[in-house]
Amino acid sequence: MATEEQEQPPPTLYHVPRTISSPIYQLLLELHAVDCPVRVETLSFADLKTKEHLQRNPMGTSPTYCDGPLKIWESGAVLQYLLEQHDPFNKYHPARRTPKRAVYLHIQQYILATVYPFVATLYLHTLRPKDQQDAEYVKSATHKWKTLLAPTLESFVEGPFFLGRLVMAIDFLVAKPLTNAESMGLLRDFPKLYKIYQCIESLPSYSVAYRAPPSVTDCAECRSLLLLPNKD
Ligand SMILES: N[C@@H](CCC(=O)N[C@@H](CS)C(=O)NCC(=O)O)C(=O)O
Repeated sequence: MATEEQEQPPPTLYHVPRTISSPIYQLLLELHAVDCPVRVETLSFADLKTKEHLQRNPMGTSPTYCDGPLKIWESGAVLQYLLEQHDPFNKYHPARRTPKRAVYLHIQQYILATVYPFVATLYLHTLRPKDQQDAEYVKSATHKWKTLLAPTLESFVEGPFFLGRLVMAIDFLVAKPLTNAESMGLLRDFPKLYKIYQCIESLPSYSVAYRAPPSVTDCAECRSLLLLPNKD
């Protein structure tokens, strides 16, 4: 007879490509934590509404992280918890009780609570057929992005990444809304944000986590910042 231990499924991240679970999956790949110890199960949007998934996450959203009886499904909590578990030497998140940590948490919250929902709502709206779009909403939201959200986000970038020369989890996180902004043609006016996006998008882990074709970015600066093998 199987023991309780044998029956326990491994810790699992439930993920839908190109949603806010993508930066979490990408970070797990960078931390070499995928498959062992964290299993990643890719779902479709329809899968999010099945009885099986709603038992894990009553909101029927992506991401969801389960480990035994633990079931959490707010992206900020999932990201933070996985970093605490799998980034013990603070490669991608500053150590606790440091001023850098406060700045990091502030940017993380700004991305997750303000920037990402705003950009995702606008992006999904613009995917509708033109005659089903609210032109006034698109105009005012685009204006707000260009004059308030993007400049504020960009003002946080010390350069080349948010906290300086070292890439952090918040740089991976921001790549999700920046991917949507780039698709809408709303990113390139913000060179510091565009540089972060290019660097993150150039990593092979991006094409896995976002189910995107391999990067076309061939930027020497990105390669050296991220220590990618030189293509030349
Ligand atoms: N506050 C949640 C929101 C998650 C969320 O809305 N995820 C979107 C994808 S980016 C989703 O699952 N949408 C499907 C739906 O709401 O039906 C979080 O940050 O995790």
